[in-house]
Amino acid sequence: MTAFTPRTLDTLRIADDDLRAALEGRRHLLFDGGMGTMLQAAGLEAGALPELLNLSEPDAITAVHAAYVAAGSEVVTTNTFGANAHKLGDAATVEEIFDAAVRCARASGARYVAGDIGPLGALMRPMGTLSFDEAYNLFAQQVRAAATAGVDLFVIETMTDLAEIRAAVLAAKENSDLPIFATMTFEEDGRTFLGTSPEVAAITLDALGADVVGINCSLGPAELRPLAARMLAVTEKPVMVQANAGLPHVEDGRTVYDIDPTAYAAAVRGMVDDGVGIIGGCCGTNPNYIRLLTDIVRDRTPQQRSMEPAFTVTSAQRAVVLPCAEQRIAVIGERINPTGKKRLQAALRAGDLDYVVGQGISQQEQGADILDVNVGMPELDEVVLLPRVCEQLQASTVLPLQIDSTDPAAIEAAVRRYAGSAIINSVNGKRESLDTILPIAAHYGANVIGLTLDEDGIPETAEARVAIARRIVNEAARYGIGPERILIDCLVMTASTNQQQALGILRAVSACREQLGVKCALGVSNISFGLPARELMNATFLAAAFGAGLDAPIMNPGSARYMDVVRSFRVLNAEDEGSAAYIERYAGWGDPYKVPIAGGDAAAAGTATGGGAPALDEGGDPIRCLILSGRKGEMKAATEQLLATTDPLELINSRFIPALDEVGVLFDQGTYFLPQLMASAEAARVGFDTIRAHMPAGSIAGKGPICLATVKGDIHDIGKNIVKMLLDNYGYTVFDLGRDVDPQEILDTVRARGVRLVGLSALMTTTVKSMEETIALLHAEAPDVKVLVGGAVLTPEYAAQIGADFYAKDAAEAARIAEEVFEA
Ligand code: B1M
Repeated sequence: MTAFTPRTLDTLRIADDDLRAALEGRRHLLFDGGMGTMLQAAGLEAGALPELLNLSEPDAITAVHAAYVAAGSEVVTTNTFGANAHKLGDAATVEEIFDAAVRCARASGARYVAGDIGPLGALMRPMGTLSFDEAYNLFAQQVRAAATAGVDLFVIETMTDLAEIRAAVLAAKENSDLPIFATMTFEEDGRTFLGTSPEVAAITLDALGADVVGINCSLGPAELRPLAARMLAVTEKPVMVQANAGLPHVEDGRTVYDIDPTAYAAAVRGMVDDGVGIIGGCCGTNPNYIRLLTDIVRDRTPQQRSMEPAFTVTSAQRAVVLPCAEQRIAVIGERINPTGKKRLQAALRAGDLDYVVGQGISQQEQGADILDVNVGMPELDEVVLLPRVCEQLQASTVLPLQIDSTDPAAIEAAVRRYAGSAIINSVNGKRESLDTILPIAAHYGANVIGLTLDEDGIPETAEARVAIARRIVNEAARYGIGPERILIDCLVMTASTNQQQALGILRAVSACREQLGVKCALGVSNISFGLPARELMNATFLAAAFGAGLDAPIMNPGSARYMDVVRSFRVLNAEDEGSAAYIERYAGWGDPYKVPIAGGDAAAAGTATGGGAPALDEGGDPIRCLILSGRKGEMKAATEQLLATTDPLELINSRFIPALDEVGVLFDQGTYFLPQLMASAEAARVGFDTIRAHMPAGSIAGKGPICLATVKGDIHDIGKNIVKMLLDNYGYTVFDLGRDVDPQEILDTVRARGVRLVGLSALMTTTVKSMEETIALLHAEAPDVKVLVGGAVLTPEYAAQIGADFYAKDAAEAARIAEEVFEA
């Protein structure tokens, strides 16, 4: 049994009952105002290191504190904002500064002294160079110095980097037993300079163990009020605000602020009405401001708040919130896991983190809400690699991470350095797992996935799975981890061997949610193991699991099929307001299961589209549907119907050719195979025959002889046939030699028929060579003959390169070129 004791107010050294009441949200607390403003007013030259004034001008510093105490401040903040070893350098030691600063503060008669800790003045990795451990050590030194000097609490303030404030809070938590007040600084857009929102800050700092969370500096109280309200909605901890006296500007060489004490106090009153419990001032405020704040909190207790409990996981930029009272879905992307993924294994082995990060970025683009990160391979040092990969992912994606490892040391290394509140994957019902993983989750404020297995393995029945889940929940409670921080994974087994078990898993999901108040996760893909059409089975199971209450599927967001289920369920689950996301995604979507033609029966039609059928939209283009599905039977009627209203060439260009192009792409992708390609071509041929029969006879007869052929080795002739149809129609005498035509046969025809223009078609890269040979033969043996070439594989440049006289991109251009040749 572990000796771990969760950090609560009872484990802290709290100066007195009034401070405890403030920490419990039962009493207001009034801080002081700006130190810099006061030093300037006192005519003190702050210099590069105002903290040195604690040593050189202690009386002046004490006078500032005393002025605030006289104005009503209960807490004064030591003049130690930049008192860290990085900033102080050789000017003084951290210990000297804190010792002097606390003495100055105590001498003012203040009720409580807060040890002030500001940013280190260097950016942390990956933006800067400072590692987590370096930052932590700098803060830890300050914490120890402040505690030794006798502060009552810490105020960690003006932070803009969530990683940095986490390092500071951890340092305070691990090196002292004093209360921690942690505040960040937000810009006008409601985010810190590095993109953290008030919600993310409050959730993350609360979970990590800050006793008070809040906001200070940068804006005035009116601007900060809505940001504070956003914090109040997501944390039960007291919220603190120390606003600036508005914006600074320079008057007569002095910095002045644009909000006067009365307006300032009025705006702060609004925040207090909203529920802000702890107030004070920041830049530009002086005792006149603080004096008016005393009226606001006198004889008043903080507004009682109630917060909707929720499962919340954060990155530095994003919070995923799943309220306990309802089912909301979050997709956990499973692709960063080397098991069975050779490319990822190779990348991890080679230290190619760009590839790993690429996997994260694509999952984010595909719709994942959270990324699972597993780098477990026997030959790799996970304790080093897992935090590195998490750090890189945090630099390139905004998604919260789920840290996945069987090695508790690797989990701790990653969770400790993670900028946010992560999910740990996983704890299970085994005693050893409970005793090692839950303390880590509790200490770092992480959420956990609880697997329903124990020393006896994975139980068969739903009841036994729920029993293990219950044990996990009860054990977690001992560590101060509530059910709202737990995702139970009831562990999917294949339906192929035991269908009853599949049903049992779904029942277990419902029971865990209802009986234990937890959220549920599931890795869905195991369900189909050993069965064909696995994606079909997985997607069906996913929908069934959502129906049973699944909150967080662990899945590949790259599977369009799964994401279709997710997006559809979000509408049915009332979490896609106005179906906006669904409509944006699926407007114009072609349902692959729908029969395109009235009276058609997809099942009976013997379609060319098998498993990888493309989207065929009912009521859409019938020609496209018939070509893609390879149904020639209905083609004649469909083409005739369209010919009644559409020009034949327009019909070919706007419907037949795009459909054949689509077939080509599907073939290219390996979705279609040769039989489907042939069925599509056959359907198109019937359509072209129908069009040809409807084409009016050429108006001007006897325009000249043209020889057409698809070159040797190439049997594609649909395009060439269209060219022939048009040239016929224009009145030329066309000698069509067909496809796979030998160059000599073409030369013979030229000589025998007095041909002046030869048209060659080629559709494959491999057959352009025989086109070149044919051109060379014709130019050598029949120099007066012009050669026109076409075919999808050609470009004008390539045509010129192989010696052709003309290139035509389509049949109409071929006809124009013929005019040119014969008019010459
Ligand atoms: Co095949 N095929 N095919 N194929 N096939 C392509 C060309 C391909 C691009 C498909 C793909 O992989 N995406 C690919 C070639 C890859 C490459 O080399 N770059 C390919 C392949 C690989 C193959 C086989 C090797 C498959 C196999 O067996 N593994 C095999 C080849 C056999 C051979 O030739 N030795 C093969 C077979 C077939 C079918 C028999 C099944 C069938 C052809 C039936 C037939 O023609 N009777 C077929 C089809 C239908 C296609 C696609 C899907 C469609 C071709 C087509 O008819 N397009 C084609 C993919 C594609 O192109 N998107 C593909 C419509 C037609 C109107 O366009 O011919 O370009 P096109 O003609 C246009 C213009 O280019 C121009 O005007 C026309 C109308 O505007 N034009 C000219 C054409 N010739 C002109 C001549 C001119 C002037 C303009 O002046 C003389």
